[in-house]
Amino acid sequence: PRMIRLAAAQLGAIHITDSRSHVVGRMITLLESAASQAVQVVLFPELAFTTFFPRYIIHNEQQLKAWYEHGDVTINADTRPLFDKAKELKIDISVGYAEATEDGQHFNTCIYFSGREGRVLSKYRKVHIPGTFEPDDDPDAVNHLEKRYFKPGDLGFQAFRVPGLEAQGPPVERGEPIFGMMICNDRRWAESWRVLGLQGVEIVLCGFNTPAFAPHTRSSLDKDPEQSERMALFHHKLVMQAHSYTNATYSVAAARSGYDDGKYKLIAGSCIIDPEGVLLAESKTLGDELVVADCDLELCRQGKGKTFAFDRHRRTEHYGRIVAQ
Ligand code: CDT
Repeated sequence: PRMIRLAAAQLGAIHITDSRSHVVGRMITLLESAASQAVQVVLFPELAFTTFFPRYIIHNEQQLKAWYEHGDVTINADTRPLFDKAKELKIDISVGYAEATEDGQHFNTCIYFSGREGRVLSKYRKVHIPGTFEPDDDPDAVNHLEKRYFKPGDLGFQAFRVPGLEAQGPPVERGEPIFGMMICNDRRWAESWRVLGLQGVEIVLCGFNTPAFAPHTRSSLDKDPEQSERMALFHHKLVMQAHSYTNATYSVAAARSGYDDGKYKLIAGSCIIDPEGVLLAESKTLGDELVVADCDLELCRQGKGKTFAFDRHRRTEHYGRIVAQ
């Protein structure tokens, strides 16, 4: 076996008034709990440091600017304590945040930070940006304005090895695990997974913020919110499980969940899935919670070598339409 212990660190409600320092304090509590359970890698959600601000229409430049992380998120005053703690505990973390680049571009980003090495090993910028640019005409609608606030990522889906994070096992079977990252809406697209799958990915990390009610309908009041939430959770697990299976990879999904501002509900459903598509562990609450699973990376071998041996079975001559403009 090549054993590795992974965790999804679910973050419950974060209100519009909650400071980054407050949220980082909660994240550190989860990180300490993970370390006490000998977890090696902890995944935090998409846009983890603040509430899910794309639900608000923000016209004021200065106010908008304050939602993004400027400069190096690992050393900025408010967020640095999380990375310092990861270093102290020698634990790896992946975390999502709103990135403002020096030249004024905005991305929905996540990084993989090695606590043992004290540095960022990989960065990913969300490719599939959902929602709309303009707010809904209906003043009661819950907006999802990601297209207004983020450009599509420009880094692609790059799998990466994590040096020093050797899976535990007999020497002959050791090896640095191959990771890939995606963010929320990306998980619904087979292409995101396949591009990582083609690089031999063994662990896909995906933080998310998924509204429990369809965001651009009035839904919550005059339709059936419970059914809407059930379907949102069903689709979330459907895509995580199906795409893990068809790419023979483990996957970890970490939710920002709960009732933000006491009224905007995000689903939970943080989970860890194996390469056969089986759900190994799942969150039980809407709040801050650690979901832990022991994963044997050897299990990826079956699918990668047989049913999904891409080099032997794929028929790319028929796939042209997938990338045609
Ligand atoms: N954050 C994010 O990408 N959420 C989307 C909701 C899209 S609805 C406009 C998701 O796919 O869960």
